[in-house]
Amino acid sequence: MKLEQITVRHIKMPMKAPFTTSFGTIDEKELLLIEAIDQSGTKGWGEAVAFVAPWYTEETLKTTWHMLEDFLIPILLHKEVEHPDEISVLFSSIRRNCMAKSSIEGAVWDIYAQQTKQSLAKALGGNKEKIEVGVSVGIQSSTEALIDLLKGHVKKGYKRVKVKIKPGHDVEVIRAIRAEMPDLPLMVDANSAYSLNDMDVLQQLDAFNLLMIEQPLAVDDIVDHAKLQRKLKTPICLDESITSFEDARKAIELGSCGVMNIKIGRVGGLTEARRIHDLCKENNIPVWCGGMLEAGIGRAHNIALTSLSNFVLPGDTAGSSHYWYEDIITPEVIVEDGYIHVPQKAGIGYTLNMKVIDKLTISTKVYQ
Ligand code: OSB
Ligand code: MG
Repeated sequence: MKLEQITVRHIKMPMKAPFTTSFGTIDEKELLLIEAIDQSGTKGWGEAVAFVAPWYTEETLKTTWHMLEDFLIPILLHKEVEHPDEISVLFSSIRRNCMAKSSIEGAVWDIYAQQTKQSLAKALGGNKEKIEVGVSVGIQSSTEALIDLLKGHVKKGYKRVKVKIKPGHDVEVIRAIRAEMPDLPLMVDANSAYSLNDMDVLQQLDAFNLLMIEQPLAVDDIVDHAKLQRKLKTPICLDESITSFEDARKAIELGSCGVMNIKIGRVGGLTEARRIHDLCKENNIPVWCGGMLEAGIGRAHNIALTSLSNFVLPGDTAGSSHYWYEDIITPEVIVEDGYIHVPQKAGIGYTLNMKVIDKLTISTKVYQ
C-alpha cells in the first residue's frame, strides 16, 4: 500500500461521568482521529489517545499533532509499505512519542486487515471469539458512593473492578469495599503516587486478596518496583513504566512485576504491543489490555489486541455506554455478561458514525 492522503481530526467528547485519578480529573476527552487513504482508496482509521495535559505520560494532544504533522506524516506519505510491521522501522529515527506513532500505525493496520480480507484480530494472530472485560473506577467523593458504583458494575456483569488509590485514600477504602464485597475480583491502580517510603501502607494492602497493585511507584523506576515486589505477596502490575519491548524485557529480568498492562498507545503501536505480549507469554507473565478512555476506534483496536492468547486477565475495555452518550462507531461496543464479541468482519469490524464525528469535530487538517 501507499498512503496518498492522511486527515487529522480534533474531536471533543463529553464524558458521562468525570474520571479522577491520583493526578487529576478528566470530564471531557479530546482526541485526534487519523484517517489514512491508500492509492487504491482503502480507508483506515487510528486514534491518538494522549490527554490534553501530560500527567499520565509526557505526550499531549498538541505534541501528538506536532509529531504527526512535522515528522511522522511526511515520513509515511507516498511511501510503499507492504506490512504494518514496517512502520515502527520507518519511525525509528524519531525518539519515543509513542502515542503519536501508534495513532498512524493503527490506521495502517486497519488498511492491511481490510486488504488481506481479515479481521484486525486475525491479522494480529488473535483467535478468541469473545474477550473478558472489567471496568476501572476513578476516585469518588465518598467511599459509600464508590461501593454503590462497584455494585452497579458487578450487576452489569463486569468480570473485575479496578479502583484508583492515592496516599490517604487507600487502605481504609479497600477495607470498606472488602467488608461488603469479600469475593469481588478487585485490583487497585496508584498511577505512580507512592514511593518506597510508603512500604508500610503498600504491605497493608496484602491483606485484601487483591488481584494486583498497578503502578505503585515512579514511572521510570523498575528498580524500586523490583525491591517492592520482593516485599509484597500481591503481584505488581506495571503500566506507565512499560513503553517498549526493551522496557518489558528489563522489568521481567529484574522481577519488577508479576503482571503487565499493555496499552497500544503507550508502547508505540500494535506491532510493539504484540511483541510485548509474546515476550510476556514466553516468560509466564499474564497480561491485560489497559485503557485511555478511548473512543470507538481505539476501543476497537483494544478488542482486536485482546484476542491474543496471553491476554488472560480481564482488561479495562468497558462498553461504549460506560463512557459516552454516543460513541463514534456503529454498532457501539457492547458488553454482555462481562464479555465483548470480537468482530469477524474485515478491518476493525465497526463502521464510523460520521454524523456523530462531524458533530464533535473542532478542526480538521488534510495532508497530501
Ligand atoms: O492508569 O490505567 C490507567 C485512564 C486514563 C489514564 C490512565 C489510566 C486510566 C484508567 C481507565 O484506569 C481506563 C479506561 O477505562 O479506559
Ligand atoms: Mg494504570
